[in-house]
Amino acid sequence: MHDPNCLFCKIIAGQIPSRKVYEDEELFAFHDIHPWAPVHFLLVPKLHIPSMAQVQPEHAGLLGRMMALAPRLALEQGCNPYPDGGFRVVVNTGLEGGQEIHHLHLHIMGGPRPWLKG
Ligand code: DGP
Repeated sequence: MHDPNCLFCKIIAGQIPSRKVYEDEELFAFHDIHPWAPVHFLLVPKLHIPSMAQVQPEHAGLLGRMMALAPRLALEQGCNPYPDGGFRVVVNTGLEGGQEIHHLHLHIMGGPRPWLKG
């Protein structure tokens, strides 16, 4: 399902340009326009699910595949390997959860933080 008024649906469809990280039949990933970390990209389902609050039991496989893909893409994008490296996954949900774009997305953030090394 595609929502013609949704910014991320437009990015997935190529109607708005983005720096693509990954694409398959059901998932799309692209760099965040306002990165909070040296590596910061968004992983989204092509299916328009407005937020985590609308996730249904039939979406469990899709969400599982997103979580399973995240570590591979994080490494490919320059996050260092676990355990000294790593990354953070954030899913903002709703106004009070800090969500601005109402198309479910994982923020995947990481990358070198030299000040953490002793
Ligand atoms: P959230 O607050 O969780 O809904 O985060 C939405 C993120 O989407 C935010 O970090 C900035 C990013 N973003 C917003 N508009 C665009 C855009 O047009 N292109 C890209 N690449 N990212 C965008």
